[in-house]
Amino acid sequence: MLENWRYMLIFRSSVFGILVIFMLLMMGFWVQKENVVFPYKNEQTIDWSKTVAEKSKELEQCEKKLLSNTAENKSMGLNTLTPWLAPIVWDGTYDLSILDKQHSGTRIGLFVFAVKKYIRFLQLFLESAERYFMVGHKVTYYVFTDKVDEVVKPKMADGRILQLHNVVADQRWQDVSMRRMEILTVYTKEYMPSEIDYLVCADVDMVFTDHVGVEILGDLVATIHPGYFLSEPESFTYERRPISAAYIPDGEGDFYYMAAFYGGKVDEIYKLSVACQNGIIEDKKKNIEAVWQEESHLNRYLVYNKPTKVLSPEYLWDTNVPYGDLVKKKRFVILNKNNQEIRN
Ligand code: 5GW
Ligand code: MN
Repeated sequence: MLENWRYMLIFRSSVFGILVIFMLLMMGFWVQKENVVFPYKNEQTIDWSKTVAEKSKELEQCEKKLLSNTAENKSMGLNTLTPWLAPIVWDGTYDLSILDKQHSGTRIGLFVFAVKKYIRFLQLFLESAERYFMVGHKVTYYVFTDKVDEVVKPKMADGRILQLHNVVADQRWQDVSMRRMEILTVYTKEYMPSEIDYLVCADVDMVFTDHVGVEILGDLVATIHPGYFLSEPESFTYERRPISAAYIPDGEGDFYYMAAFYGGKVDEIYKLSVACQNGIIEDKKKNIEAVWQEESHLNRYLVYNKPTKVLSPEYLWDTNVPYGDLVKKKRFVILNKNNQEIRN
């Protein structure tokens, strides 16, 4: 009797145990099933039609934009990457706080020429650079002029140095702007390697009007000419005469770069300036001069030595060229000058 009772107890508790396990399993299925079903049920109550319609409209507009880009120009000027995957710097394509941290301690040079009448541009150039160029970083200005005594020093922030250098004033204006290349070959070899990490070269007839910071730094950097950012390569004003060392054949070349703003690591600018200077000398021997002087040689160099970063026309704007509404920020603007007066 006692044995039987024991068996009953064991039997009942096993049945109960099995039942409990079975119920737990069922509950598991039920929970799982509910989880699968529940979100679907809920989603079905959302009306996506409005969102879908809005998205379609947006896509249609994007497509139109893309189509018009290819139909009207083969230009890459509005892209944010070159075909060799170098960034094209436009506002909003970078996070400055990350870049600023990466460049804490980076030493940057700004090379500028101001001879003869162009000395009048220097004060505004330097003052605007103090306000907008590489603010918070170590900057050395390399100013080359024929009138060192006339230079008005700007009020400068800590960590910023002004170097004034004497340079001869060439008679012919074509020689003045080409002389810059020669000076560059000397300084990027002899002095700058121990003083700075990156060098930026600029025209002086310009003014900084908005932030220009470490986002422009790279091994080899050039800026798209504001007059050609929507143009097809066929209409770029490259040197087209094969006799010139600046010659670029039809079908080659990516952008038309402006010589008023370019830069890079010091050794890269050394290589660039030597190549351009050699081209200028070769042409001189043949008694010719490239159509846009050193700008032509710069463009030739950059066709065969692709820049690692390209600056959008935000970094070289000319208020006289069209399509300014496509360039939201104008950071470095060409001053209107009386060419007749200033070049004589
Ligand atoms: C003078 C007459 C004609 C062309 C250039 C000069 C000139 C140029 C000059 O007398 N003094 C001088 O310092 N320059 C330097 O070369 C300036 O840094 C100037 O910004 C640069 C290029 O010359 P730009 O600005 O006249 O060339 P564009 O193509 O910007 O008009
Ligand atoms: Mn200029």
